[in-house]
Amino acid sequence: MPFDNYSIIESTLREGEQFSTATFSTAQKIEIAGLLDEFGVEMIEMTSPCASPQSEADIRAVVRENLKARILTHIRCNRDDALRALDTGVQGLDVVIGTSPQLIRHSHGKSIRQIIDLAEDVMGYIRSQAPDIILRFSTEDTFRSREADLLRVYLAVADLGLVNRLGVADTVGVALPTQVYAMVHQLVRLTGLDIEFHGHNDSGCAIANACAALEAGATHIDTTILGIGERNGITPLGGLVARLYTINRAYVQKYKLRLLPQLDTFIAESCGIQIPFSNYITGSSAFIHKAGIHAKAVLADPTTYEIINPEDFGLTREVAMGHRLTGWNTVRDRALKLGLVLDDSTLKAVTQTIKQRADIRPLALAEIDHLLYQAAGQAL
Ligand code: HCA
Ligand code: CU
Repeated sequence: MPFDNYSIIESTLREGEQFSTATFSTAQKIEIAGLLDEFGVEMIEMTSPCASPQSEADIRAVVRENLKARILTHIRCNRDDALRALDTGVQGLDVVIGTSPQLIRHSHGKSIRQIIDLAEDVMGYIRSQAPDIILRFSTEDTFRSREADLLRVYLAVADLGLVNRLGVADTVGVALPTQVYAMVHQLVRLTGLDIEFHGHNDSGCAIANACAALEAGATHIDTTILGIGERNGITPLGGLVARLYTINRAYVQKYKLRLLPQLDTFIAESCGIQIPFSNYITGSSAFIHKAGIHAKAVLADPTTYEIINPEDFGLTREVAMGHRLTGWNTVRDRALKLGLVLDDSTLKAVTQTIKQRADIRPLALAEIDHLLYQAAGQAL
């Protein structure tokens, strides 16, 4: 089964640092890495040591934490970057080079032939220096690259027998799930290597694309907490978890799901942003039921309108009551919680009062409770 055997490469400390408002201190990086490790992600990817002196020191600091998760760093395809990265003590190198006409023209100017020669040289060099390191080679902007170019590059690198993993990157968030499926499937079939998918969310497909990659046999998915990254980011950790959980909860059993709210909150606070109301699992309204028909069914059995159990994430559901769409079953449930036994006609009358008042403005729970106590007093 494609979902039984996958790993998360958590890139909040690399791709996430490329988010507009993200600048993590060393202490924050150590805390984020520690929390991610406790959550259970298999790998943590960090910014290249070549980015800045502090970036290099931070990799060393996180490596010193001796976490269960493997620590990787992300570098351009050249020997100098590789040497600096190896010196930090990381357990894996993620090497990337652009293959799309756009990146060839505006980023490095190399032909496909030159890219292959360089990749062969750099992969060979890394292996000679670090026989046991986990080595990944990825093409940047895979989905705007010519398929023939991609296959030449990937097959040449795979044939070296030096890399553990090939990476597929939807750098500009343009790919459709069917395209991701086809590309990953082809690479699995042709190379037999582990395949990683990295997907941006510019057109809203980052989670669906990650799922399609897994269905096609990908073994590794890149995520960041809340999906932060360049522009509007990549596959969010919580979104991937929600996607897989709803296929089968067993697929995310290996992670400590109750830590997700803390991870999302920590990143939102560090980046000075709010968790979006619509966020998977941790959005403020993710488990609020409102309309009377929904509320009635949820009170009877939450699974009627919930595919995710909030309790698995240490969260609670809420049935909103003080609005004009409310129903008398919700009001009865509240009365029972308050220990008030009211007959149906009294409950319906209170419900009508709530609706009339809510036509003017929403009611707080205390106001509803007051109405119920009043009705109980009158009924006594
Ligand atoms: C970028 C690089 C990258 C790399 C992905 C990878 C991308 O910042 O442009 O190494 O797999 O999206 O292509 O994040
Ligand atoms: Cu990216």
